[in-house]
Amino acid sequence: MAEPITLADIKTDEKSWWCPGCGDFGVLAALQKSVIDLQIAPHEMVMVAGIGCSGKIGNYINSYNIHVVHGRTLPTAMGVKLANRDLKVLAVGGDGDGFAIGMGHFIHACRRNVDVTYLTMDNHIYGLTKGQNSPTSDRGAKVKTAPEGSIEAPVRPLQMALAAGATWVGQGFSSNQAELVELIKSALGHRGFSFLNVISPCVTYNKVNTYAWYKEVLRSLKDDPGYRTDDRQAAMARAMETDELVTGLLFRDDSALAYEDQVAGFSTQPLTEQSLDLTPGQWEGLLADLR
Ligand SMILES: Cc1ncc(C[n+]2csc(CCOP(=O)(O)OP(=O)(O)O)c2C)c(N)n1
Ligand code: SF4
Ligand SMILES: [Mg+2]
Repeated sequence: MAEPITLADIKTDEKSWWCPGCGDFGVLAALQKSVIDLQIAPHEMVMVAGIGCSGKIGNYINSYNIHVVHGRTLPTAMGVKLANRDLKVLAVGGDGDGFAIGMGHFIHACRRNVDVTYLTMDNHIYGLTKGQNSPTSDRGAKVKTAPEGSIEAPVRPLQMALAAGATWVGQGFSSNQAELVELIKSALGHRGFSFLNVISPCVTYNKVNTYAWYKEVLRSLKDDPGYRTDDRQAAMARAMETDELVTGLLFRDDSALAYEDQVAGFSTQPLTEQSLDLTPGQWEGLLADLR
């Protein structure tokens, strides 16, 4: 029997780059615990990380890791999954990466339902580039690029995911480890696209959305035992009523087929296991089609 996966197997020697107190440490700890609990070996998982402080997380987990161009985690992650559906594929990035430059990919990933988990580390700011407002910055937030306060209405990621058809939607808080681990494990176990937005405070550039502030305003769905996770409209209503200041699993639909389950030729073996060799006749046929 194989040795159990432990922390020693999944952590790396890479020195942490994050500021002391950054919420991203909590996300890393919860992700490590989840991977150990689920016994996912390093060679079974691919992390696709975006550019941002958040994207550094890929360097601290021992798995396959691709650090991609800003905003392009999802197309890359979906490509990896379609090439080898035996891999656990996790896309990770910041609110800027996912909901500004990457927004188009986000919407389409939600409706396509490829079996990929998308974990965003949402600090309502661009951390890496030193404190510009992001799509999730609150109206009125005073930041470098909006010294008088942001005048834009924020993007609401949970509502966007629900409206676009995502089959698993939840939100965690980096300092609520027990709930976050449960959410990550549930998202990784969902067959289809799972979207987990994790509130992960930036202690250096965001002086409004602090740990103390979130602890005051966030409410967990755990405190509402009557809440049902199988009703998309109720999930949307809850996200809207609470201005998304809610944590827990809002919605899941396990009946929808994943994208890769519907592609002819994918059902028998992962593409990486299939022979892609063409016979001379097939090759000539393809060329003839193009002439
Ligand atoms: C194509 C492209 N545009 C812009 C940038 C500059 N850039 C790097 S990270 C970033 C935003 C980071 O914010 P976020 O995604 O929220 O991550 P955080 O650092 O807050 O974790 C930007 C605009 C870039 N690297 N590439
Ligand atoms: S700048 Fe903010 S998001 Fe980046 S590492 Fe520091 S605290 Fe974290
Ligand atoms: Mg950010």
